[in-house]
Amino acid sequence: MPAAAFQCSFSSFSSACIVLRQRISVTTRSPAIEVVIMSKSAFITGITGQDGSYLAELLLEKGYTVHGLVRRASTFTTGRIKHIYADPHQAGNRLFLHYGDLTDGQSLTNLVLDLEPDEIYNLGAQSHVRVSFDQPAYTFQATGGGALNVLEAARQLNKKKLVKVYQASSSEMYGEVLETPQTENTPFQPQSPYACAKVYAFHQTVNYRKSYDMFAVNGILFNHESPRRGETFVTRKITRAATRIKLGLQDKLYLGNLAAKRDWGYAKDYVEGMWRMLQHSEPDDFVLATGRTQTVQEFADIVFGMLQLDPKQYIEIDPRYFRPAEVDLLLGDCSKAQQKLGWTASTSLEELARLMVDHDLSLAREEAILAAARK
Ligand code: NAP
Ligand code: F7E
Repeated sequence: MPAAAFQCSFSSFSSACIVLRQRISVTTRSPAIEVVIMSKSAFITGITGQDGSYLAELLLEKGYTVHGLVRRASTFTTGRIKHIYADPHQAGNRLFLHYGDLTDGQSLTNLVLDLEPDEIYNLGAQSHVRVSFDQPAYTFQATGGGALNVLEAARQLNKKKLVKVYQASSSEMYGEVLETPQTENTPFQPQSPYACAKVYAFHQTVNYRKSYDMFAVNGILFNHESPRRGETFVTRKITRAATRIKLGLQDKLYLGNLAAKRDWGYAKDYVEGMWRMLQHSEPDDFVLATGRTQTVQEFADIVFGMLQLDPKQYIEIDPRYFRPAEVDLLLGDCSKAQQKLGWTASTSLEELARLMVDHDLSLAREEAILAAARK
């Protein structure tokens, strides 16, 4: 896609989108039967993030028209969705991007009332736990207040038509865990500004469901990763570093707490679970998890082992990556999602690590070729 076409497509052509936002109806005729298929529409905040990109792909595959909220930045932030993005002038296009910000409630409401989506997925957030200690107020505004802004926009639309809302809640809310494994009934004991903001958003979602009889649900998702994971989250930091070390592009990997245990799954499996929650007969909250927990050290051992490298030779501890408060152990029980949604995590930790290593090895190879060409 030419950069110029992409650049103007969601800044200058929002009025063109207004026409295209209407539901698409497809009518097929045969002598005996007439079927009218109404395409559903979804609005995704956080569409440029890891989960937003996989969810957009999934919904487009299912025939949805997809609208995504994108923050204005001085450089493009749409790298994860550029393969599914087309110029809005192109016939049949079903993905549209709109500028906005979760902290700007009024424009969010205007946009939602204008788009009239059937489903809203609130995936936008300042999602980095360590960063939330440095930016607690902003994290609350985007992650907590942003969720409230989305619910309020949905409440306005809900007066005109049914809209279903998914809130991206997090296993971080369990914090200093009160029981293991964690379920939908485990009390929250948050351990970071990020987790406190997510607890606020969780309770507001339940509050809107009860107070206004809205179809609003919380997915309490345990850590999920992929080749599209942000590079400062620990799994991706490890796969990026190990593959670069393998190709001689890096000498060391500096990490924080290697003893923390996480229940890591594959993001692509988890976005399917989000969608299933909104197709369920009634609004409810669900845990999505694998039911297996490993330490950061064990994940690093798997990754370095795949590359025939000894992690002890390369990993060093840098205290700057420690957190003022740590979540030591997360392990989820997704029995409820299994029973009611037919959802389970289908990708093992080893398969996930393999996907990430293969992807990052290709990136490292490209980098090595470029570095050699520059010499
Ligand atoms: P991510 O990769 O960090 O993506 C976050 C998204 O939110 C990005 O698109 C980002 O836009 C957008 N965003 C941030 N601040 C915003 C603001 N003020 N206004 C509008 N958009 C904003 O996160 P993820 O891993 O895909 O996670 C998706 C959601 O699930 C998040 O809410 C996260 O907290 C939650 N969650 C994640 C996990 C996990 O393990 N991945 C587990 C449980 C819950 P830019 O591209 O412009 O930065
Ligand atoms: O850390 C430890 C760190 O940043 C995992 C977000 O998606 O999942 C994510 O939050 C563990 C922690 O993820 C480094 O101390 C060691 O114990 O990859 P992470 P997270 O904090 O669990 C939850 C479910 C979310 O909702 C969040 O949005 O790894 N760790 N050394 C390190 N972590 C990082 N980032 N960097 C290190 O160098």
